[in-house]
Amino acid sequence: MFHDRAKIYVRGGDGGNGVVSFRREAHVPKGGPDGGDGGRGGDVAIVVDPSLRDLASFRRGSHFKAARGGHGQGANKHGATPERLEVRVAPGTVVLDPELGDRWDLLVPGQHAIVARGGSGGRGNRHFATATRQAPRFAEKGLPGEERWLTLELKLLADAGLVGLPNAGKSSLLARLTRARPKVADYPFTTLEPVLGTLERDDRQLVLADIPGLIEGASAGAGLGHEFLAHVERCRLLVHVLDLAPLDGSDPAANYATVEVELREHGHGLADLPRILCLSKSDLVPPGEVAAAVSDWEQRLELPVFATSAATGAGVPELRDAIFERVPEEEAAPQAGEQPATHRVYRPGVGDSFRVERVGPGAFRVEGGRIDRLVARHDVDNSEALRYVEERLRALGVIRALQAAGFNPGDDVEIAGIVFELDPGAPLG
Ligand SMILES: Nc1nc2c(ncn2[C@@H]2O[C@H](COP(=O)(O)OP(=O)(O)OP(=O)(O)O)[C@@H](O)[C@H]2O)c(=O)[nH]1
Ligand SMILES: [Mg+2]
Repeated sequence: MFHDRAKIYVRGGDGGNGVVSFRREAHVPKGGPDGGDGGRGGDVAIVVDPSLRDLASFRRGSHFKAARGGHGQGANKHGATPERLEVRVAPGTVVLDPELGDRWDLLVPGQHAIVARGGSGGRGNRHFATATRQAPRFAEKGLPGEERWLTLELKLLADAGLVGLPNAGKSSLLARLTRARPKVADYPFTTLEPVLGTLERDDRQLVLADIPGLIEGASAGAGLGHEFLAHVERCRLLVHVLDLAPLDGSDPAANYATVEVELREHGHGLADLPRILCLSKSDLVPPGEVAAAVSDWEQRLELPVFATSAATGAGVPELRDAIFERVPEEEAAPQAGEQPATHRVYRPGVGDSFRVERVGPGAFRVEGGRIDRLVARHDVDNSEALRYVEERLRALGVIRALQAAGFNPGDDVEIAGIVFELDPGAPLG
């Protein structure tokens, strides 16, 4: 079974906590604050592993959580930042965040995408020492790592694809043209998953894909075709393999149309790809008829047309040359390194703005990325930490905005899902 789709959950490590600590010296009963900072949580990266062929490994596990950052320690010791967690995928994997629209195309070894960043570490108590607060008894907590669900989709990296009805002779041709040895048999749907082979020439190599047979309705899910049409999307040339004398007595012209309709229905530019028509099994038809069929189809389609026999090898070298000639030269090869996401949509809540809302008598809610992070970082049950949070809320203009919304000292405020009583000691404003 060929696994070309998976859904995974990724989560960056939480940041380590900063700590509360005070210097201890032989003759000093209590020194200044020396609590170290927490380390960043680990990132989750998706990396290309050329030894993988499909996405089957994700059937065994689909949750990937990076390690958390170390907590700070006394004597200003920072917590450790763990190594990133690497999730390996086959070359050609498209990673998609359906919610945010982020997308990464991972094509060649060495490419990677950071899909979930670790949370930042909290600062230790020494950062909060001021003239009026020389011995702060609070520190910041680390922030949680980013988390999300991602879909993975493998799209094979073939330069040219063999397409056609079941039994048309695609696998036989692949075996003639390359070293691949796909199963060949005289019944439809012998090939159940795409098979790749390499076409070799002195100066160039091309990857050729044998795509499982398409039938009418494939683009809407009939037969096997629908699933595998996605693998043709990256091809730069299609070789349409058409049986000159189908065993079932069907009409080649109608068979040709069936496959072309499915390619068009699938979309994604398949209908616009350059084509070669390959009339297969020419050894089963008298030579005169073969020549007539070639010129007939040439006139009808204005496409390059070749008659081939996988049995005798007739026409196969010509087809090979035509494939080399017609596959456009590669554009700039994809580079190794970190891949930025494309199609990233605007993500609200990361800026400095906030919104104050009255949710009931004596109850308010404040929302905003920066405000959320401030509260997430502190333990509001610790009165010193709460006082610090109040100071920051005042400096950011939140207290003033609350007051404008009817807030009185002692009212409840909900921020980032935490409800606490806010009673700023100093005058409001
Ligand atoms: N005489 C003759 N028979 C051929 C030729 N090419 C293929 N066949 C026969 O046609 C049948 C189908 O060939 P395959 O290569 O398996 O066809 P396919 O298009 O890969 O079929 P599916 O995988 O089922 O879609 C087999 O019995 C082959 O031996 C040919 O050039 N000449
Ligand atoms: Mg086959």
